[in-house]
Amino acid sequence: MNRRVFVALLLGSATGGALRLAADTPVEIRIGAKKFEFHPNKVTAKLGQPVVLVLTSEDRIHGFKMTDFGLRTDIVPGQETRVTLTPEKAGSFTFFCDVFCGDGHEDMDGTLVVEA
Ligand SMILES: [Cu+2]
Repeated sequence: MNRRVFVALLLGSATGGALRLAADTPVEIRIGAKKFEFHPNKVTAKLGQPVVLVLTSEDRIHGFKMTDFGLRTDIVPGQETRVTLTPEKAGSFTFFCDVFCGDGHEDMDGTLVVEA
């Protein structure tokens, strides 16, 4: 192998690795919860791009449930709850609070938009 080809191969694998790393590095999306809303209540992710949802609560225990991705967790005040997912389908998916938190609890929901 001549030297020029060798260097080109090295460069090729280095940039390929960096691109792969960027695609696999989870994107952090922070979502706050309080009576009776998530904020933001609409977040966006890319198809196949790993996402870490960082969930916090400002007042009391809330729930976070996203049926389409089989996810649910409590959101406890004073701590960050991290949920990882990799969207394998595009579309709009609803998440909602599943811990009764008072009048208005039924309206506590939001949307994850997965762009193709
Ligand atoms: Cu609730």
